[in-house]
Amino acid sequence: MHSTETQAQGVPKWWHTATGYQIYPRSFCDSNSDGIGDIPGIISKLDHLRDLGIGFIWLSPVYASPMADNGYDISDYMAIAPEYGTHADFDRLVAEAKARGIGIVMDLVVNHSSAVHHWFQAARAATDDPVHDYYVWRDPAPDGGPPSQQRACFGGSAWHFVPEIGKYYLGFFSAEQPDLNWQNPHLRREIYDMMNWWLDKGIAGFRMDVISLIGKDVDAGIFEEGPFLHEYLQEMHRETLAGRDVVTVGESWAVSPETALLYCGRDRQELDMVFQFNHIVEGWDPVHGKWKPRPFDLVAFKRVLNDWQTALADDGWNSLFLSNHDLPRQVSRYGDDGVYRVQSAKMLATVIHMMKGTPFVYQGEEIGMTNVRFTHIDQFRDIETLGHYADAIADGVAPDDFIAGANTNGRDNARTPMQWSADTQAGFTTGTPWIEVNPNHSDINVAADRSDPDGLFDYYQQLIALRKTHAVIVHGQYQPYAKDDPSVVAFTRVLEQEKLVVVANFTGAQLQFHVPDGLTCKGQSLLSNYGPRDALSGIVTLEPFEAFVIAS
Ligand code: TEU
Ligand code: CA
Repeated sequence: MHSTETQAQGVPKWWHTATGYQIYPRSFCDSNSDGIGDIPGIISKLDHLRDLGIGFIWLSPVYASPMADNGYDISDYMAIAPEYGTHADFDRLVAEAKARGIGIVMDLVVNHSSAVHHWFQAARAATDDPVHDYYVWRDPAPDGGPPSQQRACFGGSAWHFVPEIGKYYLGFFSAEQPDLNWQNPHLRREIYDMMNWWLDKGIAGFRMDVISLIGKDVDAGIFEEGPFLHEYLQEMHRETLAGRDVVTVGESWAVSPETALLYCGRDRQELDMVFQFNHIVEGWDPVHGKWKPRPFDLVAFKRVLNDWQTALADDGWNSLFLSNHDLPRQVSRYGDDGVYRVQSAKMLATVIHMMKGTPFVYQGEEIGMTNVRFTHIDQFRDIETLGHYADAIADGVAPDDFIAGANTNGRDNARTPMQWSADTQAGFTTGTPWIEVNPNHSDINVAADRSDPDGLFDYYQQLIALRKTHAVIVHGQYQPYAKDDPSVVAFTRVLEQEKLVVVANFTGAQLQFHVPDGLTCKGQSLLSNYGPRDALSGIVTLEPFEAFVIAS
């Protein structure tokens, strides 16, 4: 079975066994006391990542940018933001990371540029400039208003008026992020040349920001997974990626188990994996979205994850994560950031890392960093939070209610500075940080966690190491159990004679678990967050947030 499965999923790739680690540069480590994380700061912490055992860093954008969206608004695709460093610093990062067995995966943000990119400056100045067509322009509606009622992701209309030329441009995220017109072949050529330039520097691949938007058909009102998407991704592959041993991870909020293989199926020549959010969005309110999360529903959550494991069982590849720079801290959202913080964080990590796919650890997750509790809107920095706050207040929402939602699910939770130590400003900076550090850094920090043998870092190290030594974690067939159990996640992974049994109590209560037939086993404990377990049968008592893996 091993050989057919490997064959089905193509040649074994380095990124099948590697674990990714996402760095949000602004918040990782500040080397020069300006309160902003930077590339020399990242270099100074590479040993921490080597010790963790990761195979690549997904580096959120470090390009030149006015930072309206912290770098997801690029003004020069071939320049490094001065506050983050220089090209020499970047080259040193690639080399120093490589010396530790770590690749650098760059963030490719090409659905839109910054409004201060020189292309856009020229495009908005004259309709007869060839570069004008690099962006999406439409005439006003007959009443002079915007061409459609489309809202921007970060609040307000998605259409922005330029009086000098009498046209509206599309900024699907915000006015500061004008959408690039992928239908223009010269624009596509410029993007491919730019990608090749970075690839030739020896980077390990690209994470592609909102890539499912590039095939949009604006006049038909189709933004996600539009009619040109796969044609462009195939062209991009031909022009940049073909023949290179790199990894590509496509972010998509729209991809479903039904469409995933169109991006990453073995016959497609597009991307290696999709980074999808079905399991995240499942927990949002159907009307109010992320600002009003639904009570956590484990059965629905498992159904989504199981569907993805099944859909990509023999072809394509999953990315596995609960956190990133746009999401709340996972221990606060899905675990318990109080008394069971460490146990529940280990439990969540066990479930994610034992599934089939490439796991991603978001900075600070490896020490169980939590959400923040801001009390005033002035403490928030995120363009999305501030834009939606303005919309909410205009709709009559009470500020405190909005802030409660933002503290629960807002993006700044993930963006407070990395907590390195109990020192002032958590050892992130000796200056004033651009966003406040979480006051709990006195207890939750790298120095404290790493000196604790029962800490989270040690546990993540084990999870990441196991993936390298146990082919069953990488390639084994996934079989879910206890699908309707509202408290427990249980599954097996099977590869030839090897079998892993994974069980996790997702609640803070002790409970009795009736072991389903397929999970009954006798073997050795591979990992656990309480005492070791080496057998399972009948009815077992699970401790609060207990998780374990048995090899049988
Ligand atoms: O995110 C895509 C995206 O759709 C998010 O804005 C998402 O809707 C939101 O975070 C949910 O709360 C990517 C980047 O990851 C994000 O940081 C950028 O702001 C966005 O694209 C625009 O580039
Ligand atoms: Ca700095």
